[in-house]
Amino acid sequence: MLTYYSDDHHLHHGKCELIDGQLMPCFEKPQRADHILARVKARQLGEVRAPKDFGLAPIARIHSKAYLEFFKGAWARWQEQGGKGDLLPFTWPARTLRRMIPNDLHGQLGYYSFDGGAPITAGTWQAAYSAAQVALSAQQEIAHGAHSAFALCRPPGHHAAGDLMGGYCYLNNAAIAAQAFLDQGRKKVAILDVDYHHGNGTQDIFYQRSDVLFASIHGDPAEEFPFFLGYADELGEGAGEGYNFNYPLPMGSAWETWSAALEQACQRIADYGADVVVVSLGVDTYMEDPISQFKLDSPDYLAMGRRIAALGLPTLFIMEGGYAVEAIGVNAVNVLEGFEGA
Ligand code: SP5
Ligand code: ZN
Repeated sequence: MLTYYSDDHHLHHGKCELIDGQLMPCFEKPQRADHILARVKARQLGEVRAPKDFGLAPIARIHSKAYLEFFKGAWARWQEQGGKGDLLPFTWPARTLRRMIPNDLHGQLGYYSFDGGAPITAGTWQAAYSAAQVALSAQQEIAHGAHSAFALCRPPGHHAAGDLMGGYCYLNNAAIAAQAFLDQGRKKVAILDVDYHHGNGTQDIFYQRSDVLFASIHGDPAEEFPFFLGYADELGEGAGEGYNFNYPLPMGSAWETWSAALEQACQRIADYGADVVVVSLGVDTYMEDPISQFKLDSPDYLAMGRRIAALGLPTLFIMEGGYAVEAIGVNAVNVLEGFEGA
């Protein structure tokens, strides 16, 4: 399987995030992608290629022009103000407040985000832009006939909505790739989100559409981030009704429980008659993950890949979360090797 990867991800390295009341070093750090790349090479998964540049147009199919302009220009504005640390929001238009777009940089940052987990640093735009190009390059590989491809994206994307960053995510790589398939003539795309956290951004982007089916297996949002989306009764709306499926699972779930949900999600995807599958591949379901509460073990990822392969569909893997850095390479590449029948 071909891997697409860009060194530009190193340009994004946030300093800290608020965890359990303490400012901690960001869990979403460059070594994550470095370890995955090392494992791809060690296992000789296939060639590793740098992305092509498809420009902004395919990104703008998912994200609003205003959001992209804000994100692209935010760091320069912060520098003009003499800003020192990372750009982090601290006020959001929650209930009782108006959804204004204020003039102030931090006001706008609050408007375009839903949590304080997505710092903007000097290189964040370039890193996120290149991650989207990585996703689009792997997508093109499949459009040209490959059965599978791996987009080693960093930063991740599945929490980002059309005009909202958060949860370590800025541009929704999986959504951008799914839309590219449709724009190139595919009719039905299924997105299978196996990250530990609900893919609230992806769900929101396609919630009223039937050309993308979204199925997500994740920690029950009643107990886990992102808390405010990802419940089982969210089935889609309007034309999208019946094309959204959430499988929230209890804290502590291990492979037996998790794989039963995967079975159901795969059944939905098969019934849908998808032309292609995009997998939002987070491996923060791992038992040693420092911020997550599932109990999958490394060999389980091989089984995960095998079950996805049994769908018999062209499959684009897009890297999302996973914070147990030492094991992230083994776990992510195990899914790919399981898929390939290794
Ligand atoms: C892409 C992705 O996986 N994003 C995840 C963002 C999660 N941010 C909230 C983390 C909350 C962690 N709480 C951990 C408590 C450990 N004691
Ligand atoms: Zn996650």
